[in-house]
Amino acid sequence: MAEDADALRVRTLFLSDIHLGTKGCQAELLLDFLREVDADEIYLVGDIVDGWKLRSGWYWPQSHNDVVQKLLRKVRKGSRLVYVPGNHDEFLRDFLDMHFGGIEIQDQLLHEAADGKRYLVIHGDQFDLVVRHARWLALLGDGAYTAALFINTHLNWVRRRLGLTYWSLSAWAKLKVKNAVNFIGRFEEFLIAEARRAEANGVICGHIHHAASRMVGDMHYLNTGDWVESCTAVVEHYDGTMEVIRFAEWKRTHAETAQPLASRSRPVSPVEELAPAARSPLPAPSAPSARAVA
Ligand SMILES: [Mn+2]
Repeated sequence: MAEDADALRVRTLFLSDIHLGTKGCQAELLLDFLREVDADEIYLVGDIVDGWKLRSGWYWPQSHNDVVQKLLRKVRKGSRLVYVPGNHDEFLRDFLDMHFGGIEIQDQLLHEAADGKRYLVIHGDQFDLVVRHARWLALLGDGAYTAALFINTHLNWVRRRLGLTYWSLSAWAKLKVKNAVNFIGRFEEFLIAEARRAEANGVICGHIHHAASRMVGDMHYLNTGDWVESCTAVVEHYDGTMEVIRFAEWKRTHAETAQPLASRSRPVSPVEELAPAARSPLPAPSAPSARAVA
């Protein structure tokens, strides 16, 4: 239970790409996780509810409801909750800067950690077209870059009105497996550049379903991963340390020692970052479409 004395208490919890409303969503595991972690602040970093999937057929089992209830319960108990919409829950982008029963909706924002470091919190889909056409845009320059960001937003708005699916960078990159590492690399580059523009010390994003924590020069790149395949989250401890939690791994060690994970955690190695799904002991999601929901 979240209220248990042995629940891990962190300063901030970052979650993204839960995709409630799809069969691939690992809601039960997420509920498990939310019972074991409490946070002063919770950031939902996009693609929490899959509005695109829900349009083509209602899928909303009890466990998905329970996840929402669990989060709301944490808000009632005093957690601050900030919802940063992604491409799959972009309908919430019509409600930016609004407050609903203690929940704030923000397109992107700066989070100041306990150690004074500032992190840009953003889902990341804003850069899909830019990442896909990086080479051309580099040649065409700054105006084209800005145009691509604009087109990306509006193209998907039109696609939504036409009832088409979202064109997703990560789903596309996964189809082109040979290039997937390149796309992920480019995604990281653009997000880091954006954080630099915002004069932050790092970025915390989601979208590509690929959890990571690594320093790129002086910039800290963090990705929350997802709750479709890898079941990962980012937490900020009370000293400002950021950590990627891989729930399956954490649960095993947590059950053995019943100690807070901070003392046992280790940095994520680059090798691990390249193949989180392959290393995950979690069962593969049953829905065949689960791989195409980023
Ligand atoms: Mn996304």
